[in-house]
Amino acid sequence: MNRIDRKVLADQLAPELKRVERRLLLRSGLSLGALTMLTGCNLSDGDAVDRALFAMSRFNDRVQGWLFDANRLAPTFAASEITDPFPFNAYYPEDNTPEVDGDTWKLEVSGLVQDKTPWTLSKLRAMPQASQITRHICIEGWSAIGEWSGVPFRSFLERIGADTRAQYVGFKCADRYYSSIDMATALHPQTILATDFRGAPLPDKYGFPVKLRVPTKLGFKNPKHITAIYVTNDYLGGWWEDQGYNWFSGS
Ligand SMILES: Nc1nc2c(c(=O)[nH]1)N[C@H]1C(S)=C(S)[C@@H](COP(=O)(O)O)O[C@H]1N2
Ligand SMILES: [Mo]
Repeated sequence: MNRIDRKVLADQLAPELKRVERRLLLRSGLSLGALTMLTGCNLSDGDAVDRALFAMSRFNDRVQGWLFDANRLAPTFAASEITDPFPFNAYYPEDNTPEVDGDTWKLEVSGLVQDKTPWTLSKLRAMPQASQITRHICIEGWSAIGEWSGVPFRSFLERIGADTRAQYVGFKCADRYYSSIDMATALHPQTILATDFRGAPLPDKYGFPVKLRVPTKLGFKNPKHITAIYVTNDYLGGWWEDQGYNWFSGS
């Protein structure tokens, strides 16, 4: 296609592209740019034709399926595919990682739950455990495969007598981070309260003593160094969510 043809086509496609982009944003909060990044396609030059063709040919069949189905399982991987070293990310540099004392650490539980007794690390470790090798996708443009183990979050919520009809579960962290997720995601079989990374206690930088591992969400919806969990019907937002990142942010 020469440049003129592309320009004509771009003009013709513009309304459709706007419609697709708008639907994408409404449903996932991802811009088409973010989506192309997540799917490994580089359309960042902003070429309207490429973007429109991508949107129409790929959006409907492939991407939409895994991006928006809340019950769908995130892909799992073999141990040989684990990214080593696994990247660190936070809103601060790695030297500022909070150092939490695992012996005195307590996990507070509040809101719409029957049993508000704080949890210790050993009590969490005594619960039935699950493991997963999944891909973590950060909206900043990288992804990596890691292995996390811990308590399936659904069993934790059942154990504390959480009202699973409530809309949200919120998290406070040992740094100033906070986040919240929808109840359907909290109950998803792959959402775990992870205490281990690659078969050993979570290293400090990856969220010691506990992080929420949510492979169906973008990385920023995986709070590390959790200190408090609450079940609520009030919208809670989150660190990045309150700075304009979409709250749902499925991956
Ligand atoms: N407490 C806390 N949790 C956090 C963050 C943070 O800054 N503080 N950053 C989030 C973001 S944006 C990402 S990509 C992942 C990075 O996790 P990792 O260091 O294990 O790769 O943690 C998420 N959870
Ligand atoms: Mo991230």
